Amino acid sequence: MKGKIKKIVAGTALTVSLTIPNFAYSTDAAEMSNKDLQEMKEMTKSHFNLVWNKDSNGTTAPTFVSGKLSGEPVKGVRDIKQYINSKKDLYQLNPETELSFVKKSKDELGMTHYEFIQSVHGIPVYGAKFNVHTNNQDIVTAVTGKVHPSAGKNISKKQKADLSKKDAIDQAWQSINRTKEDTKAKKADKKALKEAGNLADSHVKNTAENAELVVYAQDGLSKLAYHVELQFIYPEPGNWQIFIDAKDGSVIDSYNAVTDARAANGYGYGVLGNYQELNTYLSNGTYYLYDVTKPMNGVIETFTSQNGTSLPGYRSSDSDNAFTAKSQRAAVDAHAYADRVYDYYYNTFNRNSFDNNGSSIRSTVNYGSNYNNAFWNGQQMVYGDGDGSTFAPLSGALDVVAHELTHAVTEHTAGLVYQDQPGALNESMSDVFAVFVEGDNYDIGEDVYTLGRSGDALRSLSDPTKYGQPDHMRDYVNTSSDNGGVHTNSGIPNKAGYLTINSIGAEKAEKIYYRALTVYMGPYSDFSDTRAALLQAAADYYGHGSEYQAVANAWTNVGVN
Ligand code: L5Q
Ligand code: ZN
Ligand code: CA
Repeated sequence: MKGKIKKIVAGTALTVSLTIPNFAYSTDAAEMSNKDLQEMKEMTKSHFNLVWNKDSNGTTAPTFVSGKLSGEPVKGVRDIKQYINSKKDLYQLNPETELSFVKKSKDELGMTHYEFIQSVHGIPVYGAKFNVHTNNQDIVTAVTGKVHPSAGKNISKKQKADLSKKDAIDQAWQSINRTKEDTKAKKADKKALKEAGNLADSHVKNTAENAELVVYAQDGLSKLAYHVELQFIYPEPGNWQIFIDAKDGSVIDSYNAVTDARAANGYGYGVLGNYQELNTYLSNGTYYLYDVTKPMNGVIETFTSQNGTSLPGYRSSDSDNAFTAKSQRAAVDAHAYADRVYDYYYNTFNRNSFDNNGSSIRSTVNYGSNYNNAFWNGQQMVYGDGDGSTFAPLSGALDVVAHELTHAVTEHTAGLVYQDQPGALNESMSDVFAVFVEGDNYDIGEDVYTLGRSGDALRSLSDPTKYGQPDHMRDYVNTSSDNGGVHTNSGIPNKAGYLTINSIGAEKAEKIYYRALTVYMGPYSDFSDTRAALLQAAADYYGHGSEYQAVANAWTNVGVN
């Protein structure tokens, strides 16, 4: 709700050699007939500049007047007020009741600058500064600032705020869906941030909240309001400027005024020393792994866990946008690969994030201690650092990141329960889409699994038996561990996935799989249901030809009919 301001520029500053003024001012009749203006034009002849502001309620006032504006020297606040009073037609202010003096200063050119603020019954009109400038001979040479002549029209002298300051602050917090407590970094996070050099002392300061009673006069309004400021750095930088109606507590205007905040292009090195371009965000001199470039409702954001226990942890950040420290590698890959997987779903299926509603994709790295795993916890992705021999930090593999984010897609589509056959299918969908995303191999986790040994992986779709998984129903494992062997029996649908891709190619296969997952499968789909769902999806796209037959053959091959 920014002010809708119409600017009318009247007159131009002319060069000294010109003596005939050239006024190209607005043709608004009221402005033309302004007596003070005519006088001033006469007086200043060559150098005259005038800018009008028109409020959306139709009132106009000058926002910039310059030239030789007073005939006589004007010295001190009293003289200035008298001068303004003598040009009431133009300035439309009663200096005695509507201008509060703030300060005056003299500069190196000998000019004096008088600063006032417009007020209504002593209450400041927010942002309505009014400045009078005199030259070294005390002649008024400029009057600047945006006042609102009608600001007091609805506000009587007796009118009081119905809300207290505290009420206004409470309303403001509520309006941004936070509490003051939310914005206090956990003690451990603060310590870690400081140690990592990623948090200036000023950032650790407690949240600031403040409220001042003002007259809100933007957008043609004239309302008694509290100007509330909520400032904090955690969990994201905030400098909220919120105007709360002092009568009914409603929000008149609200915006986050964190300065110097913008999307940036950073880079860094991943787990394997790989170069990664990064979509980052600059706020108050610090760069964050925070990607605002996607057409999402949210963002892609990456955190680092403190002590391996906190979630989400603190925002991964860097002072110069070069995320090149060894300690940053896991976060660099988690961030860059989350972007890649988001892009895959968006570009391939027009799916906007895991919920197809553009929700934020959040990742935390450095989770646990020597933790050889990664997971989706229903809210975000979480990556261990591995123990250094079985696993390197798990975000270092694109297919692992794709696997985890696909769990989120599955949760929001088919909703496969994480047990028994539906659970094995949940796992398999994550592996199959990991293969689609990576595009050049049928292994899972090979980039971060046993760095000391090459040629191996966590799982293989082309040969699940390599890593102890069944590839046929005859070897289905009935167990109560691992939620009914979800990471074991996924080998069976994984092999069917491999056979399908190998037969018809990844482009057709991914369309069929996505349609089955999002249209034909449900929470309790088992292997047979999934075969049927894939066949239906194949028929929808390609009829009952070779693609359909390839899907049928793949599942027959693993013993599912
Ligand atoms: C697994 C996710 C990944 N974890 N396999 C137990 O067996 C267990 C967990 C996993 F990131 F490592 F791939 O797939
Ligand atoms: Zn999984
Ligand atoms: Ca792979």
